[in-house]
Amino acid sequence: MKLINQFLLITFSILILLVSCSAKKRTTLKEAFADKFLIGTAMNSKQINGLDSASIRVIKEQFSAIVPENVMKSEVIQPVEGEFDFSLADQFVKFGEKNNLFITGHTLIWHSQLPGWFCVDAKGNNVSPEILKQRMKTHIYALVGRYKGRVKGWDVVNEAIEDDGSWRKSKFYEILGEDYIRLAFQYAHEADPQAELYYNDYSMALPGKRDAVVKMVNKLQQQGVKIDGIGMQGHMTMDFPSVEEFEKSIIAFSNTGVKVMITEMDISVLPKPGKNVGADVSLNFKYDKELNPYAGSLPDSVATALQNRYADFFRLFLKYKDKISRVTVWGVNDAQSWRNNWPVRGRTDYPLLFDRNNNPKPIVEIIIKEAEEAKK
Ligand code: 9MR
Repeated sequence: MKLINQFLLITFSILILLVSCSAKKRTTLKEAFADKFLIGTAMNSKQINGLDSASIRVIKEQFSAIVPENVMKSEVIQPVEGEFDFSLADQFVKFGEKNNLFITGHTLIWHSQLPGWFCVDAKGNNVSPEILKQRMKTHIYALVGRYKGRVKGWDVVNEAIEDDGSWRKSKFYEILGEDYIRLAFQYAHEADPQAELYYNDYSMALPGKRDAVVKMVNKLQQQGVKIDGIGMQGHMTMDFPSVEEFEKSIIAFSNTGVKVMITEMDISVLPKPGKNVGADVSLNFKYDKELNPYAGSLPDSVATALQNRYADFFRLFLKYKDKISRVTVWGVNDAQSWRNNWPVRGRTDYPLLFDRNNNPKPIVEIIIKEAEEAKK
């Protein structure tokens, strides 16, 4: 009798435990979007080297894809010609594999965070087209080749087009003309024929940029270049871009036949100094208290407006889930976002899905619901 009682007690306790565990377990972002698109985040160095355990937990729980915020950029990988540093990049890729995450590499050819030596000779003069081609090839082969079959997609060229649709007059453009783009894709494809290759840019909802990107992608395709996706970075403010213009770009990009992805999403609630939009990293305005109105906390009205804006965009992404392969936010929590320092240093912004304590904001629950309700 005693034995039966004990048995019943144990069974009952296990049942209670199971019920309470299942009641507590909330659906995560990656579960909700599993049959829609990948949901990713950028990882910074402290996450990659394991120092920031709180936000690492969020990454493992919530996201299905990762991209390195900085550690695969050329100034980190090859600070001096021929001297490569893959230490953090190796850790990043290992983390992705261990946690079964889709790994994107960022970025192969970009005018910014480019080491000083890359496009010039010892005297500081532009190198010849032949030398620059060789340097691009060496860099791309080394980086893409090292992670062949492990990094599944690469941002091959970043930000080659200005907001008005003209070519950005970077050193690459100055020396090689627009052909540097074709060459970058060609070298990346040679280094890992299976990897997906993307063009990635900001302010992609602007009509001038939209048209120029479509034209460029069409031309690359005519030239037989393998290009698999267009990344719309998605650095937004409360009034730019409009959902309508963003939608036009999703459609236009998808009509070229490649995948569309939102690659660096964040929404700033702070006032804009000047008329700038997008993410031109060279912009820098002087700090002024008036430009930092929410240093203590975010008023409820602004938090609600931000939440609505995030919800509007996620509704749009879900509408085009057949064309969109990934939505990545540019960082885990608000404290870590680059937006606290751009285009004015030292502000307090609230652009991401998790707050400064790594707690999900109410928007997380809302977009999970939207995803669950969206037709499969
Ligand atoms: O978030 C990145 C920040 O930590 C760096 O200081 C900055 C330097 O250029 O680059 C940021 O990431 C950029 C990304 O690589 C490309 N698109 C724009 C992003 C925001 O500037």
